[in-house]
Parts: sequence; C-alpha cells; structure tokens
Amino acid sequence: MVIGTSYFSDFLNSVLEASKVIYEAVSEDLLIHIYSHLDADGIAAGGIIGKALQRLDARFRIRITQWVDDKLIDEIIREKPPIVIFTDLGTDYASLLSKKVSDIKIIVLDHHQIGCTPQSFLCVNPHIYGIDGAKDISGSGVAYFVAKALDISNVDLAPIAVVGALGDLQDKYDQRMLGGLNQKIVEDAINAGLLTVEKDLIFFGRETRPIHKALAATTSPFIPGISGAEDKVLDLLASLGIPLKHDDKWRALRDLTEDEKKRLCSALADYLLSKGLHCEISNLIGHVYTLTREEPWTPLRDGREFSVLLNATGRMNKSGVGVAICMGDRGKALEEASKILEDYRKTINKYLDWVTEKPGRIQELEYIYVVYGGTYIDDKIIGAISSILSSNLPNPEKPLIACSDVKNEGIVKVSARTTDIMVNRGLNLGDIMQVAAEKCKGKGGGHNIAAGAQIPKEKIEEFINLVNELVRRKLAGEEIGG
Ligand SMILES: [Mn+2]
Repeated sequence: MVIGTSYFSDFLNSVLEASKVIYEAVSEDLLIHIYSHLDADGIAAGGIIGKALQRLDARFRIRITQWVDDKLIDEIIREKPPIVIFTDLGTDYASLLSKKVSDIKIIVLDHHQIGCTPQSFLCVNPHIYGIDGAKDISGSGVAYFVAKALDISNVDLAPIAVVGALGDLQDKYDQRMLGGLNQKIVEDAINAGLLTVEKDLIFFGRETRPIHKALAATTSPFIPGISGAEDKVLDLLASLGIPLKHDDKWRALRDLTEDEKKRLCSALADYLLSKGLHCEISNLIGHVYTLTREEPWTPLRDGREFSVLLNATGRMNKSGVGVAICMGDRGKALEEASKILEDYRKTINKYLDWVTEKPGRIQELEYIYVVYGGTYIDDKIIGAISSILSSNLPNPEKPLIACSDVKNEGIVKVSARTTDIMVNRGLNLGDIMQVAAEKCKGKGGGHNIAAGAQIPKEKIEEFINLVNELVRRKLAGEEIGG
C-alpha cells in the first residue's frame, strides 16, 4: 500500500499532540507511569519513551506486562499516577480506565487493531488514519515518532524502532523488507549513520554464529534435513568448498565472499526445489538490517537478532534488562541479556521437543491445528512456540491455535498464527480471536496474521470449536458476527 500524504500528516498531528501532553507533564514534574507490552516491540517502545523522558530529566517508571486486565486497571486506580502512557497495548482498557477515573491523563501509543476511535483520551494509532498497523508501523515505531517530536536528538533511537518492527515480523514487503512508515524510520536510522540495509542471505545468527551453526539453527526458511542437522550442514559446506574458519577464527555468514554466498545460495535453492519447497526459496535472500554502531559478534548487530534478544528478556521475566539495553546500556546489561537469550533458546527447544514427541500433541481439526501446552509450556512463551510451529505445518491453509495455562489464574493464554496465503484470502485472526473470545467470556484480538486471546479455562474447548467454525465461515465468505 502506498501511504497517502494526508494520512501520514494526520497521523503526525496526533503524534504531535501526544508529545505536547507528555512535554507538559514533564514541565510540571509529574511522575509518568509507562506500561508496555512484553514482546520485542513493546520492550523497544518502552525503552524509546524511557530514553526520551530520561533526556528530559523527567520522573518516570516503566512496567512491562503481557496484557492489561482488570487487575492492572485496579492497581493503576489505586496508585493514581497523574499520567499513564500505554505503549504497544491497552487501547480497550484505557477506555475502561478513562471511564472509571477522570483525573489520570491517559495516552495510548499503539498499532493494534481497534474497534472505534476513542474519544475520551489521546490515542495515537495508525489504524485511525488508514495506515496498516500490522505491517507499516509497529508500537515502537509509534513511540519513536512521539520521541522524535519531543526532541530531534531522539532520532538516534530509530534503530530501536526498526528492531521493534522486525520483532513484530513487519518485514512483509518484497524480500523481507520493512515498508510503509517503517521505511521512514529506516531512513532516519540510515541518515544518522546508525544502520545499513542490504540484501543478503538471511539466516539467523549471521552476525554471531559460525556458518554451520547459523545454517543448522535456521527455522525461517525452514530447510528439512538441514535445519537442526549440523552434520548435514558440515557435509554441504565441505562439498561447496566453503571453509568454516579463517586462520583460527570461525567465520560467520557475513564473512563469506560474494562468490561463496552465491554457491551456497544456489545449492540451497536446488535442495529446496528437490524437496518441492518452491516457496521457501524466496526466503533465502532478504533485507538485512545491520546496526553499524554495535559491536560485531554481539546479538545487537543484526536487527532481527536484537529483536529476539529483547523478546527473550521479556519471556524469561527479565524485561528490565531489555529495556535498559534499548535505553543504551551495554557492558553488564548485554552480558546478562546474552545469558538470558541462551536460556530462552534452551527453553524453546525443550517445548518444541515436547510438542513433536507425541503425534497427538498437534491436533488437526477441520479448519485449524491446535496445540494445547497445558501447564507444561510457559504462557509467556506459547506465542514463540506458535510462531515457530505455524511456519512448519503440513497444511499452510490451516491456522494454528496454540494454548497454555496461565498458572493460578484459571485462564488459558491462546496464541493464533496463520500464513500470508490465508491473510490474502481474507482471513483475519485478530477479528476471529475477538469474536470467539467475547462469546467465551474472554478477551481476544491482534493482527490478521498473528493474534491472541485469554479464555477462562472451563471455556477453552468451546472456544477452540468456535474458532474452527469461524475460520470455516470466513473462508466460505459468510459473516463471522461481532
Ligand atoms: Mn507490537
């Protein structure tokens, strides 16, 4: 989609309005409470606003939360902060909050789909201006525009917003490129000399892992027989005459010569073709976002790895470390984050092993797949499991609904994922989650391609069946109701 200039300027007007209210609050020395979402984009958004406020010598506090619920709203009402900023979450609950109290200033900086434009508080959301918040700008992108409006020196936070957008998988343009308003943020980062963008082999760990490790670890693209199989990768690299080491040092993907990259790429393409996986070939090459001021061999150097690191800090209950890194901390904070990332990877692998251990753990219904993690899979990690599994299902036309219990809360966290193919056919998981959750006394919503819900435990079966039915109805061109 080409963004009309008028849409953009309307969006920027609301950005400006938000920055004015924040600036006033800072001038009055008010304590600002920030609530942000527990994922890479949310942590980046919180860090961006935090850094902007720190530069203004403001008083503020950042909380990272998986979602906003009645409990949190009650807590806010008890604490009565003079001003609350929600980033990357909270529009619905902000409405609720604004109805319950009138003396708390509320600002929402978000990019999730919303039903209607809130009137009672300030809401900066691209959807209000006809801009696609699923792929054209993320929560941290919205936060970035506000930060930039607060002070132009905050353009140095543009790479963090790029990281947030990548974390939200917004690289949906040709060859995994960021587009829409994200493109403007990318340009800011490039112009500030903080980012380079190039087309290259896109394997994860291109900056931090020895080539064979990066190839074996890749799940996007997923290469059956190569992904997860280091010995096969070693054979392949040897047959292509690509040395693993230079002198005594491991080589990462970024160290390969153009010629080596070409050989590797065409060998992998041939291999995918032989397996009938034509689609995955286009995923071999993509836009790579490099944060040029970050040290080589750190997970901060590649935008996608950076986003995984942030996400890991959130999922492993250490989001403060992620926020600190977004605000510029390195040294000890980075050391700690790297450890957290390692633990996170181990945990994910443990869960994936569990899911694939027994065939029945991925259930196939008529229109969806279902994985029920019970208490085994941490509810903060079910989203990651859902994403990884969904790109490797036998039938890409069936969305995946993955669930796990939220301990001691009597609710089930649901994480739904589908593919571009289905989005192009009109499937919108955000709508489906919302409609189905409401019918089951839960809460749901999100993006067309990735969405979630929280459902009372006793209603989960009913919910799953309803989602299955709603997907059927949607694909048959029927109304799904509201
Ligand atoms: Mn987001």
